[in-house]
Amino acid sequence: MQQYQELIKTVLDSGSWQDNRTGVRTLSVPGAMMRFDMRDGFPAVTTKKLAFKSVVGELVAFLRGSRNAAEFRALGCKVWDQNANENAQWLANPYRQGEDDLGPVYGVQWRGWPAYKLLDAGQALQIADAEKNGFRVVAPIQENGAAKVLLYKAVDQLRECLDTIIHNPGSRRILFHGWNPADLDAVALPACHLLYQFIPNANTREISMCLYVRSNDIGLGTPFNLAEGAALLHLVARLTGYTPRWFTYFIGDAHIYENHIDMVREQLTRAPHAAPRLIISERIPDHAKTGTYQPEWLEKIEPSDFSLEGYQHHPPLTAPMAV
Ligand code: FFO
Repeated sequence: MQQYQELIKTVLDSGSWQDNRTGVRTLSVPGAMMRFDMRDGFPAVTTKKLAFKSVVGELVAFLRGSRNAAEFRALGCKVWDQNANENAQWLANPYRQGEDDLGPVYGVQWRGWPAYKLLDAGQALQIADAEKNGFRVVAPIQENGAAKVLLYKAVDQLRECLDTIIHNPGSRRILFHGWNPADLDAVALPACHLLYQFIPNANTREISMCLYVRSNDIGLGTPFNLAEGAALLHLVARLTGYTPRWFTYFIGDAHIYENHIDMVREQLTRAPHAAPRLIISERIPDHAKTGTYQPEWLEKIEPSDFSLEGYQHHPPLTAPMAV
């Protein structure tokens, strides 16, 4: 994870102080990128201990479309508690559905992005086409005297990505998005890691993934989001019969919170260890071996299906999370 060390150095050396919603200022750099070859191992931070169980708990909660911090906790991930229950703005938000609610965050958008279409009632071919694609008519609407119909579909973006990897791997449109403008006012925190694109290569049978993160907390969030993205790439590869190859990670606002500076400076004094390997449980069918496509494993996967082999790391370090 030399690249993570370099990112810390870049921000410490060239960042500017910036104010933000949390009241804790950050040293920030606009724009950063890291690219990892999965053949070289799993991108787990080694200059402190990665909370791997928490990472895979979060991933599983996302895969199940969860919007509730209690469900994240039940899967071994406590990092959403403060966003759910300690941010004054969110506590006062009329969309918040009680204790532990996060609103329609990541998993809800990944597995059930609420999509609407407003079509002219007379456009029977369009309505039939939409219905063929999974939309259903929910209501007739009168708009400026014109008769329309409102159609709805919860889009399982992730499942559609897997289907496309299987059926049309040359597509350059295999992506899912977490940034739903219609829901920004109704979530505890708008998505940070928000655009995932898969790039399979049917010749080499390798699959790569690009991830765009609009805002990244380098001290706490980056190690988490990196490990989680890499675990997702491995899972998708397993279910579609590809070998994981490149994981490219783009950051918009790359920042270090002021109260994390000591932690990251300490990490710079530590020499990174060799990368571990990610093991995914044998019970998850390997499409490359079975030839059967079983995307329903996206919902059946458990945190215990992921483990790290040969994970050597320096002693744990932690710092407060800005809420
Ligand atoms: N809020 C802030 N300020 N920064 C973030 O990166 C994020 N997140 C989400 C949502 N809110 C955020 C939460 N992700 C930790 C790790 C990931 C988080 C939040 C906190 C954290 O404290 N990690 C500790 C201990 C983890 C544990 O024991 O479970 C650590 O890694 O040492 C971005 O995704």
